[in-house]
Amino acid sequence: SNDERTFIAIKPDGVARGLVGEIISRFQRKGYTLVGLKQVVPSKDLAESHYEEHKERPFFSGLVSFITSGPVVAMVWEGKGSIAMARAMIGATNPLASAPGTIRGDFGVDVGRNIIHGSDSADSAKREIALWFKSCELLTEVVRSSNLYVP
Ligand code: YYY
Ligand code: MG
Repeated sequence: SNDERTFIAIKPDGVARGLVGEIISRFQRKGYTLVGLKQVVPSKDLAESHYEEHKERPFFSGLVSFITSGPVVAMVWEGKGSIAMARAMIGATNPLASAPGTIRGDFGVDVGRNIIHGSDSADSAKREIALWFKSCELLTEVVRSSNLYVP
């Protein structure tokens, strides 16, 4: 459906390397609508909840300290097929295995510094959007339909 939403976060390495504009531009050019956007240094609690599926993995504590090490740009993008398409645009978890043309494939080489997060399913998207955003921080149908330009 047209209102499918996914959660995307530009990690501290992506922000520090000046990739925010490039990444936002890619999702806009694809035809998706930005319905939520903020920059935040995540708390340890937020980071641990976000990555809770990985809490038993050996990389978990390093992952949490990395994601809390600086500003993250958290976003909600909306549009047809946005969850799976964002994952395709992001590329494989290990940037060395990501095809050129994907965000990780174009900009990274290190799995621990892989620039961006994207929800991996409808359930994850719903959970992650609710974890990072209050509903009043997201645009609604009413607000967007009052814009002069609606794609
Ligand atoms: O969804 P995605 O980000 O592509 O990968 P996940 O398997 O969910 O892992 C989350 C996060 O953990 C990944 O983006 C980097 C980090 N990580 C790691 O540091 N080392 C690994 N072997 C696997 C994942
Ligand atoms: Mg994941």
